[in-house]
Amino acid sequence: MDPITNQPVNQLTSQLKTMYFKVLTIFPEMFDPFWAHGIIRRAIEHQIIFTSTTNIRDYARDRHQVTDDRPYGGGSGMVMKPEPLAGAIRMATREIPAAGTVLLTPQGRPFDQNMARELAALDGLVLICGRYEGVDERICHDLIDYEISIGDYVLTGGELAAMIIVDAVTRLIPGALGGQDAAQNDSFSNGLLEHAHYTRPRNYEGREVPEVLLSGHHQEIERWRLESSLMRTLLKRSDLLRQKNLDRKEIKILEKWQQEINEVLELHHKKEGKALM
Ligand code: 9D3
Repeated sequence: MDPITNQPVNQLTSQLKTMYFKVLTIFPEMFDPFWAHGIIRRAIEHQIIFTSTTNIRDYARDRHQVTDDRPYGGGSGMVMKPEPLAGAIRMATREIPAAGTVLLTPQGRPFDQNMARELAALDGLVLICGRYEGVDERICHDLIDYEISIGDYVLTGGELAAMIIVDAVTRLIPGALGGQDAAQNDSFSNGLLEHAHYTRPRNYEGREVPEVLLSGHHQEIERWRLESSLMRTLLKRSDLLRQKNLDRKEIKILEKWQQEINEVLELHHKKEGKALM
């Protein structure tokens, strides 16, 4: 029974965790299509996440609702004024006191899957999207819990970065992916890239689906998928492989490949030696 409603708890529909996302931006309309599609839309409909946008302009006190101004010291570009931003952040944290506040900025910590997991453990996020050349420095320290960058390239503002964070965090909330909770066994959760995927047709433009995947031998399929994962990570992202704590199975596979490479090289060197004689 639910202790508050005194109603029986439905195991299938009761939601253990909900997440609040509040986005502060001068372009709230950019988020309308984002909320309206796919997993994000479904998570909103199922009340797994609660989303809202606030126009920072609404917190500008002057008649023209100006949110930017010229930089002290001169130079090109504009700077986001501190007062409207601070007003919007204070209102947002009053509405969601448990929320962490995130400033999206090129100077922030690089976002990765570990940070997504860290943020998914919170009860809410207030995402602050900068525009122009940046925000007045005096905003940062007292009102901001996290400064996050999504990577080393230059965007025109923080809005797309905020969407990326909402997207990556939402799929980690239990129930957001719908039942199977694929978030637990996907790429990066085990430090490897995912194995190759195939669907019908069996022959596509002359290229066959690997036989083992049609065999129904679950153990062999698991083994093939692990080898596929390891090979893809080795070829495409050897940096990930270097960071990873390999288990015994994975080491066995790498040693098998090493052995095969050694045999090929030995043969090659023998042939080379003969050719020189
Ligand atoms: C020339 C100096 N620029 C710093 C690299 C100024 C500047 C450019 C673009 C300041 C802000 C922006 C807008 N970018 C973001 O707000 C942003 C961002 C990004 O550009 N890259 C990666 N992550 C992020 S998070 C927010």
